[in-house]
Amino acid sequence: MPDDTPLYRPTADTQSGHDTTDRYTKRGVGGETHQQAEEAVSLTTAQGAPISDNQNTLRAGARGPALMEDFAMREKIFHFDHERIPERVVHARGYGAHGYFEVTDALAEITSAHLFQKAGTRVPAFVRFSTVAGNKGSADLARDVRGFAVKLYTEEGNWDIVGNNIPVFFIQDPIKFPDLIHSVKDEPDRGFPQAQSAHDNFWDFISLMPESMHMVMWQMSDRTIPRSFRFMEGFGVHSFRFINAEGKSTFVKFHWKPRQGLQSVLWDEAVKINGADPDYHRRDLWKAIETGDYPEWDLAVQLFDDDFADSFDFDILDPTKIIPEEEVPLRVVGRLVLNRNVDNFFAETEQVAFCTQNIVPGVDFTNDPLLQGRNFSYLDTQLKRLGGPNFTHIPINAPRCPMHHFQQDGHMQMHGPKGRANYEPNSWAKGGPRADATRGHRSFPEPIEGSKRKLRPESFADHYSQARQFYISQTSVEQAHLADALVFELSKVEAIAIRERVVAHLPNIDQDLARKVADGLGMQSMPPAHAPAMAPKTELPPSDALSIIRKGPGSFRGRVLGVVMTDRIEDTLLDALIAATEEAGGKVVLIAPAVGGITTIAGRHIAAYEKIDGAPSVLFDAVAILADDAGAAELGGMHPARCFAADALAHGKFIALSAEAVSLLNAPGREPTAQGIHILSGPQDAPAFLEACGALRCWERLGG
Ligand code: HDE
Repeated sequence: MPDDTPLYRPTADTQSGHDTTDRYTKRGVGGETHQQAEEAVSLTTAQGAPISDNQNTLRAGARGPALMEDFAMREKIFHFDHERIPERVVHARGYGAHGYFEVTDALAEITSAHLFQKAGTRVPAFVRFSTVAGNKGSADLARDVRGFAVKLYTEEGNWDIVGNNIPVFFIQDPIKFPDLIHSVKDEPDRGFPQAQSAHDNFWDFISLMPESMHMVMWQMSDRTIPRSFRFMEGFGVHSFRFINAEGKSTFVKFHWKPRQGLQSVLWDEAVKINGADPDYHRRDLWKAIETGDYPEWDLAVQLFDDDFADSFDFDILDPTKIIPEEEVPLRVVGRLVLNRNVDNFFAETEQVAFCTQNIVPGVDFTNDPLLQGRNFSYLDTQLKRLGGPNFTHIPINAPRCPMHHFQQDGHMQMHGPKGRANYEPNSWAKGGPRADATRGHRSFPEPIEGSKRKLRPESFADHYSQARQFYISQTSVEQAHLADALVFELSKVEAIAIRERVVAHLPNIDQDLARKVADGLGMQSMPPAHAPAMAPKTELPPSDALSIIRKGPGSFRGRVLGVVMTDRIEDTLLDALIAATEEAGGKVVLIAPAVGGITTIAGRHIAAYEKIDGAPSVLFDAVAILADDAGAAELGGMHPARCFAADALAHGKFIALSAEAVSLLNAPGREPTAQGIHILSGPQDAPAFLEACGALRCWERLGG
């Protein structure tokens, strides 16, 4: 029977030639429009069959049922249904980028690693930064340790340095890792809080694990609220070994030092950034790379021998301890440059599989128990997450050097080995690869003896001395932040006994810290100090290397100035600010009451990057407000503009104001004459303002 229902065929407007330029590149912040017009190609199924209609499912009659024989629809939805893979159980939220690692100082006498034989050797690198506790969709500014995982594609295989931005860890034995992670993640009965340690379960566990106290000091410091991935250090944490051509072993610890300098945000900023831009860190890295401002890190090593290991106050196998830079100096041996964003987040950042046991000849493990546990865990987790043993066939995980082995089959096999030999030894003429005693990886033949027991060595028993050393190495501002963070976190803990148990550890670290936290919590009396397993050493000297503020960059390079502008502003003033910022190596983000922009006094139209509501001052390293009297009055009538100014002031930001904009700070509690505020009388004042911005924050205004 003819079907005479009138037909309406919705068609997509995808090929109509609209020029949809990228919001970011459109604004000329840099880079080229990367969505170049592509030659039109036919849409096909994954099997390659051309598709005639991508808007309508095959139907029996115009208003009849959908037909399952529509293989194009079926395949499309089948694939969609299976788009998600299990997220990482820890470090689920991350962001990656490509680059290279270049050796700047050869280490041929220390390691036979091919990479380090001569200065100038370059290998491709992929780095993934992450938070630990939050799920994949959590916000970037959670107070959390950051993962700093580096994959080096060397000529002798992939070498992964799977580190963090903190040089120590919470626990000494891998058997406690599931407990630690369960405790910090959302509580199982209620499913919250997510991506934060400020809850009972975490602090309950911590209060019962004195070995975590050193890490807790780092965790409560500003290290866990970094301004950007670009401004963080990275650490391999464990002691590793380098082995040279003669088989001699040297212990090594790895440090990544950002050439951009260190920087963190304030807690109040972190909370607000999470609302204003939950993708703040990933956007920052993406933008920096997209605009050619490539972040760089030096790789520095601490090298030491058995004599040092034996004489060190602590056990070099204990991952809750550092070796102070003052005791074993850092030797810079290479630099890491990130210069290419991923083409596809899932294919690269999500599917990248770091494994601590990915090492190369010339590098070896130590008996750090945590490292040994990790060597089991990472391979195991990839099987679950990536679905089979062939995850090394995924391009981001594949080595860039030749590889030959007899592994075969399995889910998603991508290699098609040829020939008959799939075992070794064999006697076939083309018998395939053989072990290579000269080039192959050799473990350091460390003599092992002892009885098989479950124990924790005595040399791991000092839990407080380095926690104290960390605390006393901080500036007074940083110490105050650390105490505030503890008070904040413990104020979210409901069980008073847990609060008290945590505070009871603090006198073993520092009496003053203990008192501040107890007072901050409004405790009636100080709980008795926890009895330490080993008396803490109080004589460890402070180390400047442990403070962020003491390692500030002293320059505005790589930082961002947020400039609020209104109609009728002076062209010369705006131009001078932009020029001075660029001269200092920074970037400007223009903000206006409407995103369309403003018209200057000379009649020039200037587009804004942001509407003021979407660009609070917490997103910027320093700010400027340019307005005439009418513009200042307009801003004064806008709540987001008033908050912009008040927050910039409260957060110790360097602020530049046109003379008329001063009125925006004229309110009770706001002091336009305070330190760090520059009233620009003309374009000539811009360079001095940018010079001052190099200090990043006016600590004096914050009482520091
Ligand atoms: Fe991890 N860790 N970890 N970890 N870790 C994972 O591996 C684990 C530890 C670190 O961007 C998992 O692929 C155990 C210390 C980073 O993909 C998992 C123990 C340090 C990343 C795992 C530790 C780290 C991970 C989850 C204690 C700093 C993210 C997904 C014995 C030196 C890598 C995955 C990326 C990821 C296990 C302790 C750093 C489950 C069992 C210490 C940066 O395998």
